[in-house]
Amino acid sequence: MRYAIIGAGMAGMLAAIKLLERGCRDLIVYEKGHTIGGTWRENTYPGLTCDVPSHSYTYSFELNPDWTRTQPPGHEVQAYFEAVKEKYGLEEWITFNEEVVSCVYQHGRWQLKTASGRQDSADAVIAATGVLHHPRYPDISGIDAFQGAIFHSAEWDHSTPLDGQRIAIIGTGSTGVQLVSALSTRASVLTHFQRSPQWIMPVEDRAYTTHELARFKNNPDVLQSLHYDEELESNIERYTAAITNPDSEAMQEIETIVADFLAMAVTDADLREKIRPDYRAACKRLIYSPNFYQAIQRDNVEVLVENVTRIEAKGIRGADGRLREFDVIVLATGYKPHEFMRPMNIVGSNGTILNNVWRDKPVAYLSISIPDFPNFFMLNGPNGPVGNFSLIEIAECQWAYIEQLLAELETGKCQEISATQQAMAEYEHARVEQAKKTIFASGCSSWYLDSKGVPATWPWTRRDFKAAMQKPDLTHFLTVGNAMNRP
Ligand code: NA7
Repeated sequence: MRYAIIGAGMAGMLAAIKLLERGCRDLIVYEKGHTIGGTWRENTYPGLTCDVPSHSYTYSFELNPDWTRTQPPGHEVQAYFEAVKEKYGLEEWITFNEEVVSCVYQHGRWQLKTASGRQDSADAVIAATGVLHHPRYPDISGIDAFQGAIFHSAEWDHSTPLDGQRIAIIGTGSTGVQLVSALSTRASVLTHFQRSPQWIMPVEDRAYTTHELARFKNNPDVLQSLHYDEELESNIERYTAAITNPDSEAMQEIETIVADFLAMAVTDADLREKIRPDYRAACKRLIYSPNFYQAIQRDNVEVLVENVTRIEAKGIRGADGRLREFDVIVLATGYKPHEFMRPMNIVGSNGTILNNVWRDKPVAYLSISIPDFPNFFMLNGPNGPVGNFSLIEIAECQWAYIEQLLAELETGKCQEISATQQAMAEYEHARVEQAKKTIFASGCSSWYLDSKGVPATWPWTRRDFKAAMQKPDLTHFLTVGNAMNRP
């Protein structure tokens, strides 16, 4: 079998490592960028931090004693993936600067084309193209007239000076919050435009001591126990129980923690009320920050709770009619999360066009397989588990499931495999019904919601997800042919 993996981010690297481990030597990874890392390659903004604890945000088979902090800084995450690439000799299998633009299933094989005109074919395709990689630019009038530096947080312009500058940050997602925390001490004036204020979860983010770092290096058991930290595990279970049942005690606990944090950390009553969200905690992805509240209470920081509607040559005209002048405007306005591997042209069996199947919204059976797209599997595909836990773990569970489908092909039990229409329809119906009951649907805007306002997420608990990934129910898959009869 020849495999093509699309994307050399965390999930594509995982797939490559696992295929090599299975003894596969006929594989290629196509990566549109110049190096590995995906979102961690793209994002380099000041203050970038993964909000999942360091030792959880690692492959289970490649623990990392070298994390310097409890929450990993972005550059360390990228360095970790670079080190993994070296260790597993992945460079040999990855073709960089090749963007796959078309993937068509013809005569029992996937025919691939890249932007540079290269053609290839494979028996199976693993799409590991990531979720948050299409920056969303806000539609603000006058945006092109601004004479200072203006860029999206995912396209940071490192030639722009920041120290002593007048900086505007638009957006209050994890990115905006991290940027405000990092730049408040560097800017002369920092204005944070919060269209929707956020609930903030306190978190410890500290450097490990040299003693701790030595223990991680010298004692694999310690490292292992940090990766499978029992307290963290039980917190994640509680968190997923909370988001799937908004009336639960676990949810009330989250609401109490964030409300207490706001009450305690923001001393100015006017500011406190101004930034108190009017929706429930965890409706939007929870934001973890040790120092955001501190940052917004600095004398040089102003918070404006409003939508930005007008940018002019010298700055932003606020809702109060006043023009605030800036040297730098950062658009921390998020991503278009529902694109997945698009705009790639993907055509399955019988000429089925993915763009048509996904016209309303992206769907996939268990986030992994799409009917009529045989031998095409996704890691971190549509409607998968999202929340404040490690997507590496999610991808590893998905891989364990996909591997069992690949085994059906590799052992010749069939030539084609993809979810049945019926399994897809029943799964999606149950998923949507349950998703409407989660906290994500409790009344807020967020990137978790699809175009109809339904959470595009795995709506059950993490434990349920792990159980579902244990073993494919092959009655939910359409298998065609016997590979022994391959022409
Ligand atoms: P998010 O979480 O999608 O946040 C985007 C923010 O930008 C959010 O606060 C939006 O407000 C705001 N936004 C978007 N357009 C505008 C305009 N026109 N004016 C003012 N504010 C605007 O993106 P992030 O990059 O922070 O985080 C994405 C994920 O990356 C994060 O969840 C982690 O998983 C990692 P809104 O809330 O829509 O009112």
